[in-house]
Amino acid sequence: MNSLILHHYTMSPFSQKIRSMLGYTGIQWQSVITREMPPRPLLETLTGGYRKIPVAQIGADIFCDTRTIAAEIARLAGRPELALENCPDDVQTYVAKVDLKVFFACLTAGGTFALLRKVYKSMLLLDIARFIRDRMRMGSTATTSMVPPQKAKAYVLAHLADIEQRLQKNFIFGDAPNHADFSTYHSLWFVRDLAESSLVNDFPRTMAWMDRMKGFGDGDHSALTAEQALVIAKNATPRPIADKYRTDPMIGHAVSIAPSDYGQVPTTGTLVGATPAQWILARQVEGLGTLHVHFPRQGFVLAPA
Ligand SMILES: N[C@@H](CCC(=O)N[C@@H](CS)C(=O)NCC(=O)O)C(=O)O
Repeated sequence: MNSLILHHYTMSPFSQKIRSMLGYTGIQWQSVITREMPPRPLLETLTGGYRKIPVAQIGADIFCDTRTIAAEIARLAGRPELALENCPDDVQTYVAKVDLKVFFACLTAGGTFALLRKVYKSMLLLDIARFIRDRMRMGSTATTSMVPPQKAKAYVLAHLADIEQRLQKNFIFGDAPNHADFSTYHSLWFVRDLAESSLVNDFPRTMAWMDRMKGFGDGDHSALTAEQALVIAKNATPRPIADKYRTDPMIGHAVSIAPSDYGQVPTTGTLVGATPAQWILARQVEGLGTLHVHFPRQGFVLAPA
């Protein structure tokens, strides 16, 4: 059976969300390290355009966005509470905020010299320039309302006070973690552990919860090259889709699917599945055959191609 492959890079907070989930569940996985910005030609061969990180792969099934990746982990681990769609409405509303507005505020507030040092150590100067240009371009087409830079620190501190008050038990919504803990963790991991900012220090329950989350580790994994991941996709066939998910009127039609918030690069293919939470596109890829690319419905737009 094909195991889960994660295409990611070390300093990516959303990748950390998934690495921590993999650590928590104990699922073995394979790791493909990507660049910090496009072009990522081999990964683009699998996704058909989708440009955000992380992306997961199981054989010839490709999962874009941490929402579809988390649903896979939930299925593999038998832990339904890790899939966002299985969480109550209040948890889903909370996650929508922390995975977008809070995330960007944390990126802004977490700018420290320690972070700069790590970036300079791990990236070539030319790549840093490319990275900055790429993120400025991505920001210029974003449709989300961001917290202005001068208000980011206060916004993050208010978020931390809210978590501190929510943490009456070991995890944010109870005795065991659900999707929301991993969504909350990755932005604060960026602030506290990657950027080494002291912003979290005055929130003892949050610090202890972060240590519990960190204690899950990143799970048992082995390294794979992007070329090897392509061979795995080539030798696999996408898994079957249940008939009940093949009733949408757009099934069989050429469509394009893109994020609605930022990094809105579309993927085009034939719609072959529509579950309550996901759209599945079939793509014919030269040299690889048929791939199925999974997207969440939430935060994405589908249009006829
Ligand atoms: N909604 C996406 C957000 C993913 C995201 O924004 N990832 C960042 C990295 S942490 C990204 O893709 N940045 C642009 C890039 O790496 O090219 C998800 O949940 O996966």
